[in-house]
Amino acid sequence: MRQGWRWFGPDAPVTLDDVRQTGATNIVSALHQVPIGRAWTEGEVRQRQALIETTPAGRSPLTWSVVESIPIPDAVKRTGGKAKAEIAAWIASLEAVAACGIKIICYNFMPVVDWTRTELDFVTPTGATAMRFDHERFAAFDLFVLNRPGVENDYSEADRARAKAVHDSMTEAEMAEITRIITSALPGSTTEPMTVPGFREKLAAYDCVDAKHLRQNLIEFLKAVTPAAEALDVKLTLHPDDPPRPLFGLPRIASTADDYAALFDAVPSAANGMCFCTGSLGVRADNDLPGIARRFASRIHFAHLRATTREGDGRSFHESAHLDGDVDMVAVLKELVAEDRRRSPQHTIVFRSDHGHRMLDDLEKTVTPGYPAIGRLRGLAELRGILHALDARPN
Ligand code: CS2
Ligand code: MN
Repeated sequence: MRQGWRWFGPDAPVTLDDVRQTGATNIVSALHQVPIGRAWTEGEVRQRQALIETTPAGRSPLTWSVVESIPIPDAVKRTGGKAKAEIAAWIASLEAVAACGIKIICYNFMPVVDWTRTELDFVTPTGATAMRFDHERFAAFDLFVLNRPGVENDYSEADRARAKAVHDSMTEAEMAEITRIITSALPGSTTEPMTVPGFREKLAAYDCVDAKHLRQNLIEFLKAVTPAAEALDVKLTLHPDDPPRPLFGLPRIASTADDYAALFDAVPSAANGMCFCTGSLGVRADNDLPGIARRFASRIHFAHLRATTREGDGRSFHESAHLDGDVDMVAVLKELVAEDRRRSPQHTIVFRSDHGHRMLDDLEKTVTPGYPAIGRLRGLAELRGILHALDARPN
């Protein structure tokens, strides 16, 4: 397996030399500066690739091996194959990336909001901070700030009462911070930042899009793009929903094994693959992660390895240290290593240490939210240790 590291570009706090020092050899990156829906040009991709793959004297080489992500425009999520211009632009980006020799592309199909949390610096017992999803505070935002049409139908009377009590106990500044975090489009998101009125407008555009429609739209998208991916020997890898359940009354259709099975049955192309994110899928107690890894092994080309801890209410969760949460990371890695041994060298799985606690010097430094250097480094080192113990030294 190949050790990846998500790099947010030359302006990010983590430099390429920092990445070299983590032991990672493969870069995961994207042209985050290109507006969603505009085709990437080969020249733009080569420019970023040159930054990554031009090795200074005396340094070890890095390879840009995964694009995470090429965003899927809203029109495709809402109307599927009818969004012909948007799909054509997406294929053009795919071709530009493939022309540069990059063969793994990550994307996700979460409508309106991408990965979602309610707090970014929840203080853990060690003093390190973690990202957290507090269901009651989320409900307070949904019911009393966003207050979308029909929101009360999504919560039981008891839930509504608890959310009201939480809302009344919060300061204006606390609610403003949750609103900022939820509407801001966290780093790497493939949806746009929103105002609360803009959020309501976007939600209204999905009034007629239920899970069945959203899944059909994804299938139509995949049927349109997999022929190009196959011809270019590119693997498309769908990142799961985070959290893996509907939010704000919006459907989410990449949350369970059955969701992925439905997509692979509908579009059996070998280019139709999976980004296996243990932290996203692991939020659901009914997701058997080693079982999912085993069942879809041949379609896993990219893995995000991290863990979350589910809290008592069954809905809230927080990011845990990579080996301390609700993910049996050894069992998961055994499945991935077994698959990787069946692969040719150029098709081995790229994995990255996803998220990570904010700790040590990072507590005093500016970090990319959710992507601190030291917490991810600790996770990568622990994952590497498991791979060595499995006699599967990563490269
Ligand atoms: C992360 C995200 O939520 C996660 O597990 O990996 O940053 C994910 O990569 C984003 O959803 C990308 O759009
Ligand atoms: Mn992930």
